[in-house]
Amino acid sequence: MKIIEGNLTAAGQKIGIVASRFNDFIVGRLIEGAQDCFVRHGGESDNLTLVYVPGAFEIPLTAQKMAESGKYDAVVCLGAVIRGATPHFDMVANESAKGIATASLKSGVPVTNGILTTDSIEQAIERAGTKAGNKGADAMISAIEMVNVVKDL
Ligand code: INI
Repeated sequence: MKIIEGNLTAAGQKIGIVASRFNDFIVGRLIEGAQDCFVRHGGESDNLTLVYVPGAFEIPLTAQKMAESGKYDAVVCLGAVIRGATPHFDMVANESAKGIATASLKSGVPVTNGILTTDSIEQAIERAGTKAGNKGADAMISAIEMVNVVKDL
């Protein structure tokens, strides 16, 4: 059986990051986690480009434009939608997730989802570099792996 699987080496990769300003206290930690992950897997910080947008709802369009630009091997989306503070939680959470999937499929470029959707600020903090890891780092490692998988398909 022939098996194709991507390694976790980021050397030479160019990655775009789209991050929302909304809930910046949380999203800032996701950005740090993503950057740290990229560098620890052999990437160069200069090969990262960070674009800020107002909120998670604006992430898909930006991610799609970056993915279609031909400048990036992958795009990592970072944000935090917190139910407690968000009357239209479901709309923002669903539209951003759907839009990210569409951006990836339309562009043919890996676009990974590092948008936290939690019931409370406490749960968001847990997933932004404390006891439940860092979803920014998770989204970056998925992007690194997908770039290497797609190269071999
Ligand atoms: N955007 C977020 O990224 N997280 C949230 O929790 C949130 N809340 O609470 O509403 C949020 N709203 C803004 C939204 O993403 C858009 O920026 C806004 O609706 C303008 O289009």
